[in-house]
Amino acid sequence: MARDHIYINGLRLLALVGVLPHEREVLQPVQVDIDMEVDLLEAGLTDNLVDSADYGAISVAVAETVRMSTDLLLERLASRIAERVLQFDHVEVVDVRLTKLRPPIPEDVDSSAVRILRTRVDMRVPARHRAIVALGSNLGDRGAYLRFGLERLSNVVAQSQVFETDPVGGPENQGPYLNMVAIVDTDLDPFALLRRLLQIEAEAQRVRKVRWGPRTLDLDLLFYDDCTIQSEELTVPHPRFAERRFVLEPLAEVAPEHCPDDWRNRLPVVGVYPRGGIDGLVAHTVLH
Ligand code: A4P
Ligand code: MG
Repeated sequence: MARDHIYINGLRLLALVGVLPHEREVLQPVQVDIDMEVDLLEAGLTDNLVDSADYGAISVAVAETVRMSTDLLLERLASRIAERVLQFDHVEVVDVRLTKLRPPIPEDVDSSAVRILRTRVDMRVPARHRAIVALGSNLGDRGAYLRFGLERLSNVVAQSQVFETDPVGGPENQGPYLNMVAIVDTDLDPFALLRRLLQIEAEAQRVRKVRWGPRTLDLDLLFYDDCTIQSEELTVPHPRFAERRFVLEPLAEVAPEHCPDDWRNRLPVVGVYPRGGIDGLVAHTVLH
């Protein structure tokens, strides 16, 4: 869940909503207050509206939903508002408070309100892109770093078991790796996703000293939908995935369609040992 919020407060509108006969004919004043959970990390870095939820556009869409209402219940209208808000990029959770400002009931009441909370999962709003990420660690509590990576990736829909692997390339004396692969559903574009991966690596106290040197956590973007990207900062599919058994063994478990033909025969069967699921992994620290 996102830690950041965007609010729309006091959106006042007229709506046809209610079960009483005259409520079916006369518009009534309502107020909408919305609290959205949105991950604002990217927008905070880029200063670009496409990396955030546009509350101007959301207000207009909500106003349209309310003005078109013929709902009997505030509950129904509030639910439809939530559904509409969740269609906007980056909104992960929405909390809608819908208030009837002068409810036509027998007692003297200022207002009545319904409040509902909905997530993308509740509303079955699918993330728009599918990425495949390779995780690796050969420093410190390697299993804990992989678990941390999985948690921070958040929307992991499938993950391989963990493999202990002999280091390929880099300095001679580095310790064995733990490697695995995860499938991640995301709304981030590939460049924003790469920045997220680098951010998570930094949170795992990764220090870059030598190329292919020991690391607490390495997150590589193997695939992003069916995209091919060649730029200075990002190459997708990952340029070396097809030559590396420490990537292909876990990849074959979750997305065999992405493995090149004949890789099992082509690559030598060395240095890759299955260690079971991440949850059953016994802590074992490697220090260098
Ligand atoms: N970059 C470009 N494309 C990508 C991509 N698809 N995914 C850029 C991730 N990053 C990508 O990465 C350097 C820069 O690559 C990033 O800033 C990004 O802009 P890095 O993580 O700092 O460097 P690295 O990981 O040391 O280098 P590289 O070339 O990505 O190494 P590899 O190929 O990931 O190999 N042996 C075992 N057994 N297990 C391992 O996991 N890993 C490596 C690293 C070497 N040997 C290993 C393992
Ligand atoms: Mg890397």
